[in-house]
Amino acid sequence: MLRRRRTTGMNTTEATVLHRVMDTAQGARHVTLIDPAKQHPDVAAQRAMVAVECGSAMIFVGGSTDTPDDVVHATCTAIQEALELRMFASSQDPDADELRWDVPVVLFPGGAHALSPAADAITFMMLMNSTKRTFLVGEQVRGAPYIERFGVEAIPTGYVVCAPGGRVGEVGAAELLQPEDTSLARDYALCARMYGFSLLYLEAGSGAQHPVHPDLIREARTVSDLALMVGGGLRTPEDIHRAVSAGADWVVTGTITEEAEDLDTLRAHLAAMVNACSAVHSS
Ligand code: 1GP
Repeated sequence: MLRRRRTTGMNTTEATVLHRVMDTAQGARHVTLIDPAKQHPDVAAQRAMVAVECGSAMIFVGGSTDTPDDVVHATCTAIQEALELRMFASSQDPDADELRWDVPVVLFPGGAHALSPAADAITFMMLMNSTKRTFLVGEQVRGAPYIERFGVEAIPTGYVVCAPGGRVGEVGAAELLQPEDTSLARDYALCARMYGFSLLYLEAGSGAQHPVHPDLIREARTVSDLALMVGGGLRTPEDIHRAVSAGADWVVTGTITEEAEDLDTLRAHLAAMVNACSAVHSS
């Protein structure tokens, strides 16, 4: 929770998470997405701690469309408590880096139902290529008063679903961007910036057979003052390398965390994925 940062005397400005999102100068960074519907909150917290150990710079909580609020809240709370414990333990060890555990927990909602006051921020998204009002603005209008009451920081986000699109493409009634729709990718990025969004998320769908085509990333990248996030179907370090080389500032993975047999397997896989981000930065 925000309390984690307050108790350690760190930055308490409301825009903390947004600043981190927009601070792209340090190279591409990795987000681990935890779907609260897929495991017990304690297991979610263990997985999130492994992700942070490996260098994930944010934890997203969300994904499934029908997860009740209490499950989302229990998962956010378990992750926040685990982060606080690790941070406290590090503060007692002169050789440890306490700030390593100062990682935001960010809601990645499927709608106005999947909210929690235990999160630090929310990707406040417009599904820009949806054909349904509910995903363009309807759920957002329903969710806004809760977000205000919770004091959760909103990250203004344009969300564009690309082929193959998966379940989010179907449920969200999206006109999927195809690999050849490169100028459209740029137009969406421009539109996102003109709306004042800070972040553009190009999504291929969770568990997608293949990730967002690099040409779409490259064209969206040509629009400045917009952090670019890419997710869906990123399974290998090579996938990450291609996305980051094309211009992604942030890469998101979820399925690989759910599919890992145990925490050691997860650690090995995630470390390779995170390292693939910095490999591009330093090459
Ligand atoms: C889904 O982009 C995210 O919204 C993550 O996708 O589960 O395929 O990693 P994966």
